[in-house]
Formats: sequence, C-alpha cells, structure tokens
Amino acid sequence: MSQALDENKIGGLGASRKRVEDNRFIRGRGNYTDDIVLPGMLHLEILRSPLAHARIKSIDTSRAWAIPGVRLVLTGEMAATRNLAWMPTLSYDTQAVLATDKVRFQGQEVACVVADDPYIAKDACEAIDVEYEPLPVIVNPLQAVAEGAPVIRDDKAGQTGNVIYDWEVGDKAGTDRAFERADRISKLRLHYPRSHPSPIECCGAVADFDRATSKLTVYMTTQAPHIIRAAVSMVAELPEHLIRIISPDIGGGFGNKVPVYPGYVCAILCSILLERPVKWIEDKTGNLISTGFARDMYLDSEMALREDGKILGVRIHADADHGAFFADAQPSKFKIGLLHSAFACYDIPAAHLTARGTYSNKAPGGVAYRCSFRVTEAMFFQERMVHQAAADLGMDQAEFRRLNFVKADAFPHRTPFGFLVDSGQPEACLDVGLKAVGYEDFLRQKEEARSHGRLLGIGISTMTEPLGAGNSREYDILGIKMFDSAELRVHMTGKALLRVGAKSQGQGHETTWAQIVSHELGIPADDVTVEEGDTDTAPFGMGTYASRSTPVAGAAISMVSRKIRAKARKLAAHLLEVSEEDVEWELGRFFVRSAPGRGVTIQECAMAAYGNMPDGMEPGLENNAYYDPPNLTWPFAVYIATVEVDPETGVWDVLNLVAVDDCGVRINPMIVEGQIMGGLTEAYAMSNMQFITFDAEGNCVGSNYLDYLLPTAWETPGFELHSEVVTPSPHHPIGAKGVGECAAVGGPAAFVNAVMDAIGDTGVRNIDMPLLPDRVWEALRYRHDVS
Ligand code: MCN
Ligand code: CUM
Repeated sequence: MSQALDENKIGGLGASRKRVEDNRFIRGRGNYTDDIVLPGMLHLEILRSPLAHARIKSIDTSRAWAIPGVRLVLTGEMAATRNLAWMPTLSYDTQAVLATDKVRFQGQEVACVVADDPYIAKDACEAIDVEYEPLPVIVNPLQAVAEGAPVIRDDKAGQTGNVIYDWEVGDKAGTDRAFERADRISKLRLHYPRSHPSPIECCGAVADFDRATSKLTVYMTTQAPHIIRAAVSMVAELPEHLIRIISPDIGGGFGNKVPVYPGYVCAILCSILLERPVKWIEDKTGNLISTGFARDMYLDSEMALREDGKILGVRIHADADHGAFFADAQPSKFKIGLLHSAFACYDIPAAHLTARGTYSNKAPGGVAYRCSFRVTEAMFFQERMVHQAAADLGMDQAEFRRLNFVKADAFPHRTPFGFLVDSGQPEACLDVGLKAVGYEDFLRQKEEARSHGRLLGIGISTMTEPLGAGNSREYDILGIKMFDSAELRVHMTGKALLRVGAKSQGQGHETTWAQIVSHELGIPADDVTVEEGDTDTAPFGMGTYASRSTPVAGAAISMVSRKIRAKARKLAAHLLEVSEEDVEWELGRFFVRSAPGRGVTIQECAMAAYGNMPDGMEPGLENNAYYDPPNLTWPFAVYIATVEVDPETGVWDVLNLVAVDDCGVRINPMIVEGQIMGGLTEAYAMSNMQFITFDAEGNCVGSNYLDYLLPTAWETPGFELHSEVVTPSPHHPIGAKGVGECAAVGGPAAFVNAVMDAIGDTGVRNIDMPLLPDRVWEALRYRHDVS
C-alpha cells in the first residue's frame, strides 16, 4: 500500500492553494516602497518639462534654494559634473537623467529638489525658473522621417535623422513568389495605439548611501533587482558588492517597473551627495506621463491567399514609435521585440517582416503592459489580418483558421520567421471554444437579429506566445544571458527557505513556488517560506517580465528540489541501512523496495543531514540551481467574444467571452484563472476605453484618470474560462508554460473582431483601438475606416 502524501492536501502541484501573500495584503500589512521610513530620511520631487520639444536657455534655482527646508536643488548641469546627466538604456541607447541641452518630451525630468518633506520639495520645484525656446514637435513615425524634420537626438554623434533602426526577418524572395501565385491579396493597415499599464502603485525608491560602510542600499519598485544592481554599478560607478537592491512588495508592475528611470538615479545621486536616505515617490500623473509606455506601432500588411482559403504568404511592415529615448528592456538581438513571433500557429510557407523604429517627442516606450516583448502587437495584427482575410474570401472565420492551423501532430513546427514551436493543440482549443460559445447557434441568432436591425457580432482570436526568455544562446539583455535561479535550504526539522531570482508584483510567487517544492519533495507548501527581491540574499536572476518566471525560475525550483532529493536519498539509504539502489521515492517518503513498509520521511532525512550523516558526507541540506531553458515555452489560447453594437450610438456591449487557455501543466489553477481574468479585463479595457495619446504639440492626453479609464467591476464583462486542453511543455521539468500575459496579448483582437463582424455589412475594414462609441458610430454612419 502506497503511503504517498495526497498532493492536493499538502498544497502541491495542481492545488488551488489560497494565496499566502494575501494574508498581509488584505490586512493592509503589505510593505511597499512608500512604507519604508528610515531615520533622517529626506524627500525628493521632480520638476518635469511642460513642453514636448524645446531648447533650455537657462535654469535659475535661486528661489528654490531660498525656501526653508530645501536641502538640495539638482540640475542636469550639476549631475553632469558626476557624469550622471545621461545614463545608458537597456537597448544600447542613452537617456537623459536630467535635461541639459533640450527637453524631448512633455513630462521629461528637468531638475529635482530634496527637502525635509515632500510638500516643501514640490513647492520648491515650482520655484525653479526655466526658460525654454520651443522647437517643432514630432508625434508620429511619418513626421519623424519627413523631409526637414528636426533631429530629436542631436545629442548623439552621427545621428542625422530620427530613425533608430531598420530591421528585417524572413524570406523576401520566397514571399514575393507566394504573392505572384496568389489568387487574392488581402490588405490591412492597423495602428496599435500607445497604452499604459498604470499599476495601482506608482514607481519610487528610497536610496540610502552609508558613508561609513560605503554601502548603497536602494529599496525600489523594480521587477528585476539584479539587473538594476548591475545598471547602478555601471551608471554610478560603484562596486557591485557594495550595492544592495531590495524590491519590497510591489503594487502591480505589468512591465511598468522594468526600465531604469531617472527618478531612481536622482534619488541615488542625492543620497550620495547628502549622505542621508532620500525617498522619491512618483505621483499618478508623473507615472502616466513619463514611465514605460507600450505599443504605438503602425502596421502595413498583406496576405497572399489561394481561393480555397490557404494562406500562401504574409508581408508585414511595422513602424514603431519609441519616443525620445530607445529604452525598451528586451533581448538585444531583436530590435522590435518578438514581433516576428506572429503566425506561429498557422502553417504559412513564406513570410517577410520589415520594421523601422523612430524617435518622437513622446515619453520613451514600446515594451510594457503585459506584452512579452511585443507579442501583444504580433497577435493583435495576426488575428486582425486573419479575420479580414476570411472576410475578404467570404469564408467562415473558424473554418479559415482551422484550415491554416498547424496540426497537433506537426509539432515541433518551425515558423516562417525561424522560431521552433515545440508543442500545441490549436484545433482542440478552437473546438472547445466554439462549443462553449454555441457557435452555429450564435451565427443563426446574428442573422435573425439583423433582420430586426440589431447588430450582433462574433470575434475569434488565437494566441501563441513565446514565453520564458531565454535560452542563453539567443537571449540576453546588455550582454547578460537570460537564465534564472533558485536556492533551497531545508532546515533540520524539514521546514524550508526558498530564494528565487524572479520578483513577484502580484502574481503570487510566494504561493506557487512553494507548491513546486512541495510537489518535488513532499514538504507541505505551508512549511516553505519563499523570498524574492533582495540582491544580498536572492541568487542572481533576470527578473520577472515576459511571463518568464514559471518557465525559467519555476524550472530552476524543480531542479534545485531534485538536487535536494538526490542527497536525501543517500541519507535515506544510510538511515534504512540499505544501498541507495534499493531505495524508492514516493511523495514525502523514501522506502525500501523489497519492504515498502520500511521507510523514512523527507523530514527524517533532513534531520539526519544535520545530525546523522554517513561518514564522508558533507553536512546540511542546501543547494542552488540555474536553469538555462533549451527553448521557450509555447502556451496557446483561443478567445471568442460575442457583442451587440447599438447602431444609434456606437456603444457596444459584450454578451459573452469564452477563453480556452492551454498553458501546459497548471501549478495553481486558481492563480492561473486570476491571471487570465486580469488579462482579459485589460484586453477589454484596451479595446473599449483606454485612451492615452499625444496632441500635435506633444501634450499627453490621458495623464489622469478622468481621461484614461480603468475598468471597474461595473464595466467589466463576465468571462467563461476553460482548461480542458493541456499540452505540457516538453522541456520544462514539470511541463508548465507561462500564462501571465496570454489573455492581455490575445484578448484585444477577440473584442475588435467581434465589433468588426457586427458592422460587417458596412464594408468598413478597420476601426483603431480603443473602439470608443464615437469611432464606431462614425464607421456606421459614414462607412469608412476610422483611425
Ligand atoms: N502559474 C501557474 N501555472 C502555470 C503558469 C503560471 O500556476 N502553468 C502561476 C505562476 O506560478 C505565477 C503566475 O501564475 O504565480 C504567473 O506566472 P507566469 O506566467 O510565470 O508569469 P510571471 O510570474 O513571470 O509574471 C509576469 C507576468 C507579466 S510579464 C506581466 S506584465 C504581468 C503578469 O505577469 N504583470 C502582473 N501578471 C500580473 N499579475 C499581477 N497581479 N500583477 C502584475 O503586475
Ligand atoms: Cu511587456 S510587460 Mo511584462 O513582460 O513585465
């Protein structure tokens, strides 16, 4: 009789264990950066530029210095004396910390004040007199490359225009041939607008330089503490072992907390200059106007089609607006992120992608907001193109997709852009989704409704996401390879401390990581403490973004647990007085193969590691593991939305949204569902209401919550989630794939396609997001595309 523990009872793999971190979050006992209070701490505020493009003629700080309680007024000129007016970005560009020559976007950091309290600092910022000479403003890629356009980055030697890169991938000649053979060519122009993640907590830091020990400690809102440590070491020219980055609780990141911001650098520099702790906490407008934007990409696309519905080739040109500094945190090999992960689930013989990145007078942006390095754009464009191609052919949306899907037995599949998709079941997911939404039935209802003047629509979107950068052959940031790590200490009573190089911002790592240990070792999850985010204690990690934590750090947790189990097996053999080969494992216990009743628990092995180890064995039960994934993980999903559009007002309501997510083995199904619901809510927000943009003068429209809308429970529709299809990752030790961004990546096209389907009779090919009522109304009324 097996005496294995019941995995569900100990909180192992597949258990919907309640989130342990919520215990402190919902009691108001979280410890966020703004909760950090140090003795003698001062407060920093930033003066931001009101103009989008202007030469700085003079900065007069004398009125600010005169205000009682002001300790330091820092300008770019002063920062330059420390070589800190500029800093390197994560994409091999430079970014102004405090402006010296020009301001290049509205909200750019011009100066900062440190004072006894934040109110004095704010008042003093307003007392700084800056004289600007306005310059012509560029707010889109078209203007950026126009004849005679002002050069935004005239600080860079050799930069003549505003182009950052021209990049291409795929098979141009093969694609040209496919287009020559095509029966029909379907074209579409799209814009994925700028969006902003807007986490509840803004960015901030408390920098504490101790002159006596020469140690710099920085508490800060970062998704990647070790990368920040390396960056601070390079920028501030401080030795890495004397820098400690602590990322305490984070109130949402969504990619907003990956970049290095001037505010962090200012807090650090001011702490070094004043030898006092300095706190910088951004306000909401500062966050919305200046930090980590996403998307802002224009697409020109063509699809070569055979009359029977087969896709023969795809041609894509993308223009990406990066704002004034190219600061994307993304793998250095790929200039436009993983945009070329498009069309990974469709069997397409030839494809070619060209991409151009340009500067503009906007805040830096591109990669943020649940995007996995621009897979958001890849999937949105892909599914809008597929929708339009099916419509152009007069084919059924579902059938067109089915016909072109990579079949389940054809994996591993090499995509036309070179990725190797190792697993997936696109058709099975589509079938579950169609059944759940009642596809045939809805098509009939739609026809019926139309005869009464009601506009119903159905939109399908699929999502294939390359998650878990790296493998280190292809993925690095600033030359640092993308692997991840875990360190596990099993104490003598069998309780454990797990330290991981990733950093949760709300995803629930403290809960789920313990479940992996529990699955591997049979130690109850409640007996495992999880720690992340302190570079002095956590093993080196590349941080949490691109839903890479489960694929990479999660795998490292499995591997370190297995190392511990291997040593525990030796201890078990010693305790049971048999040879190691005669020892078997079942969850929580080793036993003698020939006498299953004779066994020892993992806790007994732990005790022996400290009190009764065999001769010659090193004491202790601790280890670490680094995991360098051989491939990405490839989750797949199908999202289907049904909507009704009001023809009089353009308002649209979601009738139903069905989500079928295959993210491999689920560690914690409840947390996975939370991730999917959150992602769908954001997808709905982006498609329906989230509007943040820049007018012709470069003024940010949407830098407050009256213009930039966050959906509440009232606006958000209900979602029906399905988990029937499970395709384990073939290389991940527990078969898990990432999931954190999937629904935000794949969701928007489902809503947009549904609205486009509802107004299909008008001949309108596209309305750009967000599909605000006035835009939909305009399309219905004037029967033209709306951008
Ligand atoms: N999980 C699981 N089983 C799987 C996959 C994941 O149980 N097969 C669990 C994980 O253990 C983890 C959570 O789901 O607790 C998300 O895991 P993963 O997909 O690995 O993503 P990351 O942990 O790397 O999180 C990053 C991802 C990104 S890039 C953005 S952006 C985003 C997202 O997570 N930001 C978030 N979800 C967020 N959720 C919250 N609450 N807050 C954010 O800032
Ligand atoms: Cu692109 S947002 Mo997440 O990868 O942190």
